[in-house]
Amino acid sequence: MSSTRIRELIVTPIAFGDPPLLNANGVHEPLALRVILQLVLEDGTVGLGESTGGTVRLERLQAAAKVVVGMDVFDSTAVTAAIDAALLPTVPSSHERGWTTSAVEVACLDAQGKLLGRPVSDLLGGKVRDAVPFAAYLFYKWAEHPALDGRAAIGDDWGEALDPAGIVEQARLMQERYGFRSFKLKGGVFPPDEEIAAMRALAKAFPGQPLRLDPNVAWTVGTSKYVARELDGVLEYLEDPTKSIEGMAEVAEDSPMPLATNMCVIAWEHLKPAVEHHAIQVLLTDHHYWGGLRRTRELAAVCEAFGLALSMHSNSHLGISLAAMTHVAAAIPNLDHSCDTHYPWNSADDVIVPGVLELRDGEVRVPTGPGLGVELDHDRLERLHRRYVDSGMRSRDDTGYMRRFQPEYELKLPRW
Ligand code: GKR
Ligand code: MG
Repeated sequence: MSSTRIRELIVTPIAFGDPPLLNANGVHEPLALRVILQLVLEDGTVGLGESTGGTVRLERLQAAAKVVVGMDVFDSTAVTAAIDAALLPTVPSSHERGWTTSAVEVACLDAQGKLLGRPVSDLLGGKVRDAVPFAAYLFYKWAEHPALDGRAAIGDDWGEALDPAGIVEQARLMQERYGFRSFKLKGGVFPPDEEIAAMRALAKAFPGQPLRLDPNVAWTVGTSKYVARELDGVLEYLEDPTKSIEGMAEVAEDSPMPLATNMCVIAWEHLKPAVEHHAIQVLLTDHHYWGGLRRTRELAAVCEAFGLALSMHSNSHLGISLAAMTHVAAAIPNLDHSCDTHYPWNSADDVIVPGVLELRDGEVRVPTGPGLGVELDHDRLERLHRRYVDSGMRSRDDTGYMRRFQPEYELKLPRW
């Protein structure tokens, strides 16, 4: 048996700490779910991957684990095709299948890099930058997770941010701790005029530094147009103000700033209508659902062809994902904006051995070790898996959690 064949794919669900961050759906729960992959080859080499958690996606990764055994790790196109074919009968959405194939592709690339003694960025064609810029991801937030069902309150060292002054203070802390030079606010939480005031306060506090606002489709077309007019000269781009390619196209007609998305263009079949309708000017790529790192590199070329600028989307994540994001962003020449990352909110619970990934001066240096260049901390993995098992939490529910404190809260999109 060739040593580059896959012996086993170990799929481990984990839960890690998350602060009470507010968004258009409610509020983050005290734990966030993720899945860690270890792709073990016949020679003992292990490739790492990381994906979003929750029972549905976990079960698909477990199904993928059955398909890949015996395949050659350098045949990652065939590995992806085999998983895709296995999921197709029960998972018709290519976007949904992409979540599974992507995580396994990253693990294949990590293993390939380890076998060759080369970083993943080399396998993607080589890096065009030594460090990747990231934006501070600002959230309205409560000071703590309130006490609940006998559980004590859970505080953090970020404090409360519920108004413009709180957001500016959070941005200052982000800059002090990590040196960020651009800022994104997660909006869709308060009435638009309050969020406009927060963006103006940020512009005043950080003159000349790029700013973005993302309400996750909490606004109608009319409200989106109003906010865009009010924030003319303040934002580098406005992200997902309203739903659908058609809605975004209407807003784009007279928007003074570019529109960006990680919501209405999330699969290959969305690109053609988005381009035809001039719905977006910036695409936030995300290797976790665009089919992996190589496909993200290809996506960047498509965006270049159609004059779309590129940025990068993030969800709550840990270091294996950050390493993968950094390698692919380093290998994309036309990365036009700093990438998003939730890492500062979750890094205290990371599963990797510290030291390689560091957010400094608003950047992460591209790891130079073989593969992704990060090492799994097995004790941590075990602890976070235990936490997952003990928590009983099996899916993300920002709305349900919000209702525990505000029973009258309703999910309404658009809300304004
Ligand atoms: O973590 O609350 C959050 C974000 O709203 C996340 O769920 C989004 O996927 O960050 C994301 C975005 O840019 O839309
Ligand atoms: Mg977004």
